[in-house]
Amino acid sequence: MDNAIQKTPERESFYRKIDGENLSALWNVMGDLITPEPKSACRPHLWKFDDIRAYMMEAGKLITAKEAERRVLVLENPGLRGQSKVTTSLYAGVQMVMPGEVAPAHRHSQSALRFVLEGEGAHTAVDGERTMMAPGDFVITPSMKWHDHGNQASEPMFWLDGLDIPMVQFFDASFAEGLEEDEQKVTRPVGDSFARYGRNLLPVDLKRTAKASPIFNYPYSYTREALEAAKAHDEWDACHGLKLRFSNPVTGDFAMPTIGTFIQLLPNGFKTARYRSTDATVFAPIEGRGRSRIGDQTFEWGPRDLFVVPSWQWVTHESDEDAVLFSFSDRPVQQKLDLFREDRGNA
Ligand code: 1HN
Repeated sequence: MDNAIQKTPERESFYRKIDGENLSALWNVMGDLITPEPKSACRPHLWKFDDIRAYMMEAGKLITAKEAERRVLVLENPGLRGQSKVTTSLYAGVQMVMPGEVAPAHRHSQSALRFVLEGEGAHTAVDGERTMMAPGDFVITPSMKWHDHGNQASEPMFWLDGLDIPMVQFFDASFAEGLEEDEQKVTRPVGDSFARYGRNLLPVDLKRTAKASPIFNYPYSYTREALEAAKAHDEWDACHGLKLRFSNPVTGDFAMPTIGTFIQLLPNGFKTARYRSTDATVFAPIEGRGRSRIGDQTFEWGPRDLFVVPSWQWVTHESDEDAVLFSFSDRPVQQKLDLFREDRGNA
C-alpha cells in the first residue's frame, strides 16, 4: 500500500475537476490512511514537575482559580501543538488550587481523572460528595457529574488532570454547563462512596447503569499497600515490574469507561524488558527515580515528573530506587473496539 501513484496530465486535470465537486481519489491517499503499523504525530516527551510548579506559581499571581474556572497548564505534546492534546486521544494538564480558593462547579460530557502530585487537605466534590485529597490519590469525575474543587488547607495543591477531551471532540458529543453557585450542595458525608463500595460489598439488588466506578477516590495509602503486599511475593513481570489496574468494583472493568488507569512498582535496580502497545500512555512517577527509554530517546525522571509514550513505540523503564508510577491511556476504548495490540518483544 506504499506505492505512490504516477502523475499524468490527464490524471491531474481529473483530480482538479472532481476537487470542485468535493470528491477526491482514494488511490492517492490510501497509503496514508491504512498504514502497516501505527504512525502517530504524538512524540515522546517529559515535563519536569519543578518547572511546571514554578510556572504555576507565576500563573497564581496572574489569575485566580475562580476567574480561570480551572487554573491549569496544559501538557501539549510537541507533535500536536495547539490542539490541547497530550496524546492523539487524550488531554492532560497540571492544576493548582491555592489556599482559600474555589474552582467553581460545572459539569460536562468529558470524563476526568485527577492524580494528586503535591499538597494535602484540598478537596474535590463530585455528585454531592466531598473527598479530601493527598499525594498519590487517584480521583475520578464521571461524565456529566457536577464537580468543584476547594482548598481550605494552608498549602497550594497540585494535581495532574487527565481527560478524554479529544475523544469527545472526535465524536462531536460535548455538552457542558455551569452552576449558579461556586460550590455544589453537599448531600452525602465525606467517605460515603468508599465506605459503601470500597469494601468488597455491593447492594444485593444493585442495578447500576453508570459505566464509571462508584468509588471516586482511590486513596494512595490503599494503593501502596496493594503494591507492597504483591512485592513481598516478588511477583515481577519482565515488561512491567509489578503493575495493577484501577478497577470498577461493580463491573471489574476499568474505573472509567474511556480512560484506563494503572499503578506500577519498579523495585530498586529493576530494568524492564522492552514493550510496546497501541495505547499511547501518560506516566506520572510519584515515588523514586529512574529513566525510561522511549524509541531512541532516554528520559530521566523523579517524583511528579510527567512523560508520554506514544502508540507502538518501544519502551523500557529502569529504576534507581523503589519507584511507583501512575499511568493512564485510552486502553478501555481500544479493547472494546478490538483495536488494542501489545508486543512484549521476547519477554
Ligand atoms: C475540568 O473540568 C477540570 O474539573 C480540569 O478540574 C481540566 C480541562 C478541560 C475541560 C474541563 C476540572 C479541564 C476541565
